Amino acid sequence: MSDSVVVAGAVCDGGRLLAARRSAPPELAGRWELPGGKQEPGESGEQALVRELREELGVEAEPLERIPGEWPLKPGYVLRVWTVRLVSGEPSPLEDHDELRWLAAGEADTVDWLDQDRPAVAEAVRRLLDA
Ligand code: 523
Repeated sequence: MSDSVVVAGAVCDGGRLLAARRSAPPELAGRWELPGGKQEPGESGEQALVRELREELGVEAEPLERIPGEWPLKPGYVLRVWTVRLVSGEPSPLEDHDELRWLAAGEADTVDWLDQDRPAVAEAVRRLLDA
């Protein structure tokens, strides 16, 4: 069987990247991630990402480009990441997170990212610097 997909967004605005601190489960709480969640049957990755960012952050968002690659999570799951533009709303930690932080490119290393998010974070930061 193919792996289940977890989608996440490198949400960029004004030259900064959005980092979200997980509040659960206990083994991940306190670590920082690119917000997102599981792709459900019948959804494209982009549709799942738009839904997750609406539910978790209360924003309307537009996936721009997939960051090439996918990264293994727990057995049976892989992570795929898109760069994302905010369309409307101000992100707030409605679900799954207890803090959000906008990081400039030079601040990306100031939070303790989940290991599996780090390659996509590095690529998103490179793109911020090129923009
Ligand atoms: N990750 C992860 N990085 C990352 C995300 C969004 C998720 O490593 N940027 C992992 C954490 C979990 C799994 O992927 O082990 C599922 O993410 P989760 O819990 O955010 O997905 P949900 O919200 O769809 O999960 P349920 O609440 O269980 O439906």
